[in-house]
Amino acid sequence: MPQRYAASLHCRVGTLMAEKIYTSCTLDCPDGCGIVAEVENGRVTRLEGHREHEFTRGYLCAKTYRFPNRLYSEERILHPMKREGGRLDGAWQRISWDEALDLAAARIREGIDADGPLSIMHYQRTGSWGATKKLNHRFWNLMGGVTTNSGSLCSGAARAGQTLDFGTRAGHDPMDMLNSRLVLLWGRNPMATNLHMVPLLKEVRSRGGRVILIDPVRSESATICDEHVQTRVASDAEFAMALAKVILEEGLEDRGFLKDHTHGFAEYRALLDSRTLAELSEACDIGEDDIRRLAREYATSKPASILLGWGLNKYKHSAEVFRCVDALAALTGQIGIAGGGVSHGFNSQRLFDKLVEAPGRATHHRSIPEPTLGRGLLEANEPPVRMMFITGGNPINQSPNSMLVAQAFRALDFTVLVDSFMTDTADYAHLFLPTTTFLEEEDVLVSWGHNILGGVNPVIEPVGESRSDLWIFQRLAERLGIGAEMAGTPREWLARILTPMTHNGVTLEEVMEGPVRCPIAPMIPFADKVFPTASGRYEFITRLDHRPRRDEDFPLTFVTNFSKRWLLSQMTEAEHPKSPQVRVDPGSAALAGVRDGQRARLRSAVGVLEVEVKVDGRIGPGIVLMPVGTWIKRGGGANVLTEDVVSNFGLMAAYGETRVRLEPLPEAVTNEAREPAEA
Ligand SMILES: Nc1nc2c(c(=O)[nH]1)N[C@H]1C(S)=C(S)[C@@H](COP(=O)(O)OP(=O)(O)OC[C@H]3O[C@@H](n4cnc5c(=O)[nH]c(N)nc54)[C@H](O)[C@@H]3O)O[C@H]1N2
Ligand SMILES: Nc1nc2c(c(=O)[nH]1)N[C@H]1C(S)=C(S)[C@@H](COP(=O)(O)OP(=O)(O)OC[C@H]3O[C@@H](n4cnc5c(=O)[nH]c(N)nc54)[C@H](O)[C@@H]3O)O[C@H]1N2
Ligand SMILES: [Mo]
Repeated sequence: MPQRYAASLHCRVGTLMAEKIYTSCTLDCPDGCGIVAEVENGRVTRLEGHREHEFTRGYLCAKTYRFPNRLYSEERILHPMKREGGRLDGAWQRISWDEALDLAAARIREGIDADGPLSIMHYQRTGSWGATKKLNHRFWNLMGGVTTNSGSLCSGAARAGQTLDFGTRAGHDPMDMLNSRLVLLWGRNPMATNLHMVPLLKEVRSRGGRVILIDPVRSESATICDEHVQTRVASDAEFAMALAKVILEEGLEDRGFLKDHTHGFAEYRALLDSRTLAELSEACDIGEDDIRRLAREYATSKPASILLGWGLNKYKHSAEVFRCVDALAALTGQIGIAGGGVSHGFNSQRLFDKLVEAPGRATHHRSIPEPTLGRGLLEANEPPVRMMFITGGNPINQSPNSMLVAQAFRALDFTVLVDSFMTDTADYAHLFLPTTTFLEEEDVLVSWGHNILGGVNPVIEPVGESRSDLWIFQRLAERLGIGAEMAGTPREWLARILTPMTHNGVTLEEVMEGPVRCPIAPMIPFADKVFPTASGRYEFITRLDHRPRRDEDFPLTFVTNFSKRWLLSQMTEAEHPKSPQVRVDPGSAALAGVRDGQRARLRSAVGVLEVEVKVDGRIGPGIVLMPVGTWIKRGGGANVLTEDVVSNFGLMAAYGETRVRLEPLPEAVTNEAREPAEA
């Protein structure tokens, strides 16, 4: 009988009321942890892992253990605010919820009347993976449809590539990896970004299997792998093609699988034939002997799985990179079998009942792709975008070419931001509506990294005057004449959103009581060898268009990764590094004339940052590595430098196409300003 905390565990400690309440972390991370929150007198005192959670197994990451600091941070905004004089240079003024909601509703009404609904943009990203956040879209659809964000800052190219191959992107359940004899950990750094994957990888090894990391950086995950293959940055398509060539040359392919379940093999083979092994080896900077050895190991260690990350998803040809990697599994028949497959993320929210978003009520449609938000806003016409309403995102910080986005935001008449902190985007908002965190909300988490549904129980009352997105949109709806259609408790809405799951054997009550497995998510996708592609078969890539960008003035590739110390841009100012730091390999540092610890200007075609340089032998040649998420207003912000390049498929921000150069500055970084280097 699993341990349940639903009725919550009450115990008297002296006069204190202590409670343990089950909930789940809804933040944008593959782990989607099951949590037991300890509450005393209405205050969260401690977060622990829920022991019965099959994937997160009773412990949390450092960021979530520390989350109560964020919950109760002095920097958290706890009441609505507007700008004095309605101008971006006006000081923030505290106002009541009534005034804030009246103001937002009036601006929405005026905007629609004057320029039509498309003059308003609702920008929503995945700050929270709570299911109720889908209702934010319902509000705008009921209003007749507004301009929205399309494309992707996160998984677009990967999804597009895997959809072309398999018909959909569907990962193996993480637990299935324990059946693998070999795991290729490819462009993914679970030691920093996916902590609960680490014990599974270790277990694969303790059962006699091997784990190989493929990454141009010797990341912290190298420490849990048997081998690190240090490919040249953005050369994974060529590396995968080299492996495929050897597999075919040595007759290690699965002819039965190719014949019965694939489409386009002859054209794929022609693509491989168009390049020599020597050329491919040169392109990915891995010697032919190593390529042969690794190809044999992958083709003969059955079952072998490939765990792909977001590192190889940041280039113009990333969808094709994914396709070249997928092809290895198809070539060797490692699809639809236990311990095999090519796993990235889970399109889990596709399982929701989409009708709750009321898509049919939108009669106006227009979207601006996330990767080109700045350009898109500046160019939008008939009507231009005049008002912006943001939920669950920090677009000034996270969009490529941040300063162009900032320029576009400055030209807007009115921007509403729903968030908990004064992010970089808040600097461009006229109205700030303070929202609750997952500890103050009732919701359900459907993770993009595993198949366990997470109940999100309100652990405490909202801190200050913060309110959930749903509460905010319901109050706006009342003011705009659609109140009845937005009304309902979170539970009532969850019951509707989760119908496809509750019709298949779980109840909402069970979900709210403890972690339960999603009844309609497969452990092993494509086990029946049915692929939802046009041919009904696995479809091979037949064309690769990869022309690396070169620019003499900007000789280095700008690679942005995630820090284990914070999630995306979600850190308090107090936690913010004093000086933004980048890492570079010794050769590139020497060429640029920069020493370890020195300050430098890091310049791209679109921006410049002052950074502290760490010279680090673990970084591959020709790369400058910088973590995502430091704040522009604190001198950071990787996206001040990134160019707004869009991937060939999937409308993905190709951040990694950005070319940069380092220019040494005379002063060294003082000891007080020096930060500990990322491991
Ligand atoms: N602590 C923490 N955890 C997080 C996040 C966070 O901000 N902080 N963010 C969450 C989110 S939204 C996401 S999407 C995930 C992403 O999780 P990961 O996929 O782990 O993310 P990255 O750090 O972008 O990239 C992983 C690795 O790819 C490598 N890489 C870069 N370019 C290439 C390349 O061309 N080829 C290959 N083979 N490798 C390359 C990088 O060096 C890096 O080590 O993490 C989630 N988890
Ligand atoms: N250079 C570069 N940039 C990148 C990437 C990269 O690899 N390189 N990776 C990208 C990736 S993988 C991702 S996922 C994106 C992330 O980009 P964003 O989705 O913009 O992520 P965050 O910066 O975390 O901003 C989310 C905001 O939502 C708020 N929030 C959290 N929960 C809620 C809620 O319930 N309601 C509301 N209203 N707000 C909430 C948080 O406080 C936070 O300020 O960034 C991308 N940016
Ligand atoms: Mo992401």
